[in-house]
Amino acid sequence: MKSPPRLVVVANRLPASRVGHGPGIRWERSPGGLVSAMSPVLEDRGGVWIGWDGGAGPAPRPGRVGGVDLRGVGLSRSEVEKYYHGFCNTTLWPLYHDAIVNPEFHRSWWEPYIDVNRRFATAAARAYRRNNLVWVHDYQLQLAPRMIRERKPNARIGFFLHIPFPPDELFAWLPWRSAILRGLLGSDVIGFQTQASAENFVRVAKRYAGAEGTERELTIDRRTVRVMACPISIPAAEFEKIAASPSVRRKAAEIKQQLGGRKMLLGVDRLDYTKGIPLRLHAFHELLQDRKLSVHECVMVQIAVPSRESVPGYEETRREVELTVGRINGEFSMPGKVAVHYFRRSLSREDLVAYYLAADVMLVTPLRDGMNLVAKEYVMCRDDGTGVLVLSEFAGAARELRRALLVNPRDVETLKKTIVQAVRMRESDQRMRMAMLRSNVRRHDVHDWSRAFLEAIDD
Ligand code: GDG
Repeated sequence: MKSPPRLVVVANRLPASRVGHGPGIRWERSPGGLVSAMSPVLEDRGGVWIGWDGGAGPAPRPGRVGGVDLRGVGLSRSEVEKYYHGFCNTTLWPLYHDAIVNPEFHRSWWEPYIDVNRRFATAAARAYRRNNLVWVHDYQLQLAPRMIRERKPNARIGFFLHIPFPPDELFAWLPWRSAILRGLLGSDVIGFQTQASAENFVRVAKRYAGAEGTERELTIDRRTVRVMACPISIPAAEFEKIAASPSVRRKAAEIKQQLGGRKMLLGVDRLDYTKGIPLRLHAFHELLQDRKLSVHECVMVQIAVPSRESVPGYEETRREVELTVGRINGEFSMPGKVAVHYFRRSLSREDLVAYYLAADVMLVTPLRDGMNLVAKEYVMCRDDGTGVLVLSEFAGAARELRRALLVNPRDVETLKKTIVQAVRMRESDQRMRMAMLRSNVRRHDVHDWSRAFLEAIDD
């Protein structure tokens, strides 16, 4: 049998970081969604991963981890500022998330975005061998597909966007919209988390880049580009396995006991303004004030992983979250009964799963989210069939997880009612819903996602 083509993965970050010093320096696989999604396919097909190591300075020396060759791309201090903090996270990230905070447009950030994309494309072309598949990831590298195509005209290139693709009304703001679209259209296949994002893209590709065609297939420069919705998922079996492990179950029981056996409402997010953490806290605060819930019965736990702290909007969100947690606790905590536990740090995956197991209600209330893997992970860990997922309509995951309690997070009154409904839900209803949710995730896990996408490029 013919072996499947080798992969060239191009993503902003490398899947590993360097640990140790001097001659003892080595690469260690990083935790994280994209890494666990891509590792099995890479181990199976072999391949190379092109990415940045997160620091300022020259590219690190090539390395190898878990059967994957690592090729680092170096960024200067000024490129970290202008390309990464600037264009990626202060222009594109807010613009693509409904402009929840105002996107900034600085002409001095555009050239660095081009330069860095070109460096990734050059590295990809150098690693490329005949018949390889090239898979470019996410908003940081939207120019790379076309730049790779210029260097390797016959390469098969796929691009996947992990965040939403905005509607025309917002995308049109971007002074460099045509260049971005032409960059993306260098791909053979462009994948989005949802059908809505795919449709948004097709509309603007026709309007601003001269592409023609249908919702599924565009033509440009006499090439065809396939556009598809291909929702990402999680390694379902891996989460089930961690959730079943005796040490994790012990830890979950310990957490429950430490919280005094109260019903636990859980939030797990990067500390990002897109995730709707303050609104969720305000809703809980008002429920305590209205005496619809009490600290004798309920406790909220918010795990907030620090993120992009030097980018505008993040510090404000952190301040608002911390102020609100302080207010709620000042008003309602009792000895031995804290109202809100707030952890601003990242936990090990095992500890994270223990919290999923201990949580009676999972609150996933982003204002906008490409997919949201936390929602899927919670569901997959609930192997006893109980637990309630409250899920924002504006997360990509809401398209699949129809049996969650879906809510508009800006509608605080309905959010409050939904939280009460979740806390009071009968066990039979929980089980009925959870069974459907679990089968949604199991039927479409991360391996199905990567297979579907690679098959489309391979086609
Ligand atoms: C982007 C898109 C899309 C969280 N806290 C801890 C921890 N996590 C892990 C979760 C989950 C991941 O981080 C977060 O993934 P999300 O999907 O929820 O959100 P983003 O980081 O914004 O991801 C998103 C995703 O890309 C994939 O395409 O779904 O829409 O915004 O896996 O488990 N992991 C550990 N400790 C923590 O404290 N170990």
